[in-house]
Amino acid sequence: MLFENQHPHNKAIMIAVLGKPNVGKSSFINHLLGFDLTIVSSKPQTTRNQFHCAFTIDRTEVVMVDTPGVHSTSQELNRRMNGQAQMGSEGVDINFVLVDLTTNILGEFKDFLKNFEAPLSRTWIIFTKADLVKKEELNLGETLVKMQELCPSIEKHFIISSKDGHNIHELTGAIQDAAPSAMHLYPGGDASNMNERFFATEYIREQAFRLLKEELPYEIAVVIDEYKDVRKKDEDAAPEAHISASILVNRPSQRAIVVGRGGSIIKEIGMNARKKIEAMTGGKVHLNLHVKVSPKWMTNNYVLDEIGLPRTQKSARVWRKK
Ligand SMILES: Nc1nc2c(ncn2[C@@H]2O[C@H](COP(=O)(O)OP(=O)(O)OP(=O)(O)O)[C@@H](O)[C@H]2O)c(=O)[nH]1
Ligand SMILES: [Mg+2]
Repeated sequence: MLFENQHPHNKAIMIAVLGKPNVGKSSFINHLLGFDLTIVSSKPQTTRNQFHCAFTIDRTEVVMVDTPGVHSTSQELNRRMNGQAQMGSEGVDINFVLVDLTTNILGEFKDFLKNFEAPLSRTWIIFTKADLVKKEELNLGETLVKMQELCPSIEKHFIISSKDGHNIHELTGAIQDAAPSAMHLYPGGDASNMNERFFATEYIREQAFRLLKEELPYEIAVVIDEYKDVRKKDEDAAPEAHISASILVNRPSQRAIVVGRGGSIIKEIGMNARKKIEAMTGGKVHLNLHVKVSPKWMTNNYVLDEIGLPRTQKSARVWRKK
């Protein structure tokens, strides 16, 4: 049994990490984890799925749920991403709403609330990117009062930086204090409820976000065609992973851009992603990438299901109307 033989003093807490796109949700989680599990880029809407990122501090297990940034949209892909954020906050102990200090704080918070349709129970506000603002210019008093009026379930706030670690210890201490006595969900030490196949697609997509410009990263999806662990003769050696994956693009003209001159771009995507997948698996990885044109994949139920974005109630309504 998964839950047998756990220490009687174990504590556990599940926290949804929510906010607008690009506020630093995934960076914050990676900072707490101490390694780059979830993907980060300077472009908004990098994260598309909700998933667990787990770590322990002493006897406390903290499960952070990374979520896509909540934004206003009329597109099916983005609607499903917003749906993932709402799903990510279901059943958690606390919601962390991250707000970027370098933006119009109140305006952005209102916009988040408008587009996040689920009720927000226990909420802590986490102001991010403190390294980018001057402390003497920070005057959050009035803003916090207004935020509290808009969202009465706010309990606490913290001002942090995932770049220089500002206030992270205070925050992790508060998380430990808030955690109830409970059994650990991942007593074997797993870091996520998602498997290596999922993270392989994420690490390929991360490179697409880094290397491709304008709308292209948003019109790309990655699907695994084959993922085989090949055992080596030396029993102690980590198995080699043989991975074939397709990068789906929306239009034929995009295929040439992703491949690049003489295959230069796809080669770079593959090389960088392979290194990250090898760091995850601890063994050698053979990564074979193809670029396929899949017109309008962003509205195709089969593709959206395959990349882990199930229909939301809203999409079902749109679908019936057709
Ligand atoms: N200077 C500074 N930059 C940060 C900090 N946290 C995140 N960033 C940067 O902000 C950008 C967005 O970070 P992400 O972690 O991808 O943001 P996100 O909220 O997960 O974004 P989505 O997944 O698109 O919703 C990246 O360029 C990060 O390097 C911080 O504390 N300080
Ligand atoms: Mg993210």
